[in-house]
Amino acid sequence: MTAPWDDWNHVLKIDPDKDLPEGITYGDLCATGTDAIEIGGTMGITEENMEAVVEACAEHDVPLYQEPSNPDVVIDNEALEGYLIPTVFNAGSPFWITGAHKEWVRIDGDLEWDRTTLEAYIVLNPEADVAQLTEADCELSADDVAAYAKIAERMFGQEIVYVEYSGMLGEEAIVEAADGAVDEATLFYGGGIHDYDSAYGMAQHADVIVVGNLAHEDGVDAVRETVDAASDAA
Ligand code: 1GP
Repeated sequence: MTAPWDDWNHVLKIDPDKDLPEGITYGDLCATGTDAIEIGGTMGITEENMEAVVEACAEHDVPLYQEPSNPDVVIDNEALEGYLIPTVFNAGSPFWITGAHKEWVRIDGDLEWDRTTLEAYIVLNPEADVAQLTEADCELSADDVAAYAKIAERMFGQEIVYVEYSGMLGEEAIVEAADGAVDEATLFYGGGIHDYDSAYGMAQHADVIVVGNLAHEDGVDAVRETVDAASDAA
């Protein structure tokens, strides 16, 4: 069975806690040619700001996924295709591996399992909010990252492995090692992609590149360049 992300090259991640550049709308971002939009962020996320971004993107023709950072911000909106749920394989605190997930199920009880997919994160920028919050061990070699990617796929049955450098451009050799370690899983890369070349470099190794800050800082043309690079590298 194929999953939607099997066909993706590019994902735009919109953080509801961050503003858009002046004159840019969510509709403009939806029209960049990205394959999907993930709505989520680590800090300052509320049901209200999530809902506002989903509503603003809903009328545009691009699949929308919520990426909740904790159970309190999960929203139920029919414009969403589904939920992509992070689990941080190298977290220092087990809360971010299974604990938050257990709480969500305990509180909610009745999840829509066919619309819910985990993303096996390997977090690598120690300065990023996500690294600090999850107390991630970011001191990892390429072999360590490859081993995490392999266990994510082979032992834990993960469909998506996500090499996350949020806020900085990572090392291509690390992404290449993760790529070599997975077989069926879809490899996402995110962090510091800011132009055609950085997008192309990472897209040579990752199946899907994720672009975040650029949308909030630079706007539509810059995002479109990364979409072009992702499809050129595919
Ligand atoms: C963040 O991987 C994404 O979760 C994208 O990172 O914001 O650095 O582009 P940037």
